[in-house]
Amino acid sequence: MALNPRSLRVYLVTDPALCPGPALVETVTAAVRGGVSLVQLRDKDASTRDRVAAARALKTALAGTGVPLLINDDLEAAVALGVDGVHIGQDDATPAIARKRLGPGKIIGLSCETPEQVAAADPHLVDYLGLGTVFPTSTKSDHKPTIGIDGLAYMAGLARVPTVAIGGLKQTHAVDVLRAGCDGIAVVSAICGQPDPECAARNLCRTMSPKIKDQT
Ligand code: TZP
Ligand code: MG
Repeated sequence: MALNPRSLRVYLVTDPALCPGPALVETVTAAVRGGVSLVQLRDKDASTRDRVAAARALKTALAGTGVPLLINDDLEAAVALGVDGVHIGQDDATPAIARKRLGPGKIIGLSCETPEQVAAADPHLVDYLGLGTVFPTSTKSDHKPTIGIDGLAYMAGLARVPTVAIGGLKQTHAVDVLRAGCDGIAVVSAICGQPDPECAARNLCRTMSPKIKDQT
């Protein structure tokens, strides 16, 4: 498997409205200093050309850090740039197509909004599942009905691959996410657009430390 589950611990998903232009690389660089363990470039409305440029800049910024870079949805951009993998939704390219295109060494994450989707996720094709939306969030205006912490725990219990929780999550939810059985927490606005993204990331990482997990 290409993915070390520890990479899911504090997972930063970028947002073009919250970190526009140069703020993208600045925010990601600061967040990595603060300890984030995985980065996903998510910019659904960008042209392929702009997305590739942003991914290239992030790839350069992350070089040598050991922090993998994934691209949301855009399989061809991921292949062209040789990033670490993709994150796909239920309506995107299927995991089978993504795996065929990327090969065995790359990371494939899949969003799951229901227990049925979790049960259907093929552990031979997918490296991790993103479970949510946990709480309402204005970052993703078209999100599906929220699952709450109880729904998250139920879905994490069904998963056959590591999981990360997403949607409306802040530092205060970290322990609940770990107790629900997830390997990590994925956030956008808890880091992007914060006055001090490094500090926000560091605080989140402290709360998600393995010591805390041992106490759960
Ligand atoms: N998928 C489900 S909710 C969401 C995505 C990409 C956005 C999460 O953003 P935030 O700011 O961490 O609530
Ligand atoms: Mg998608």
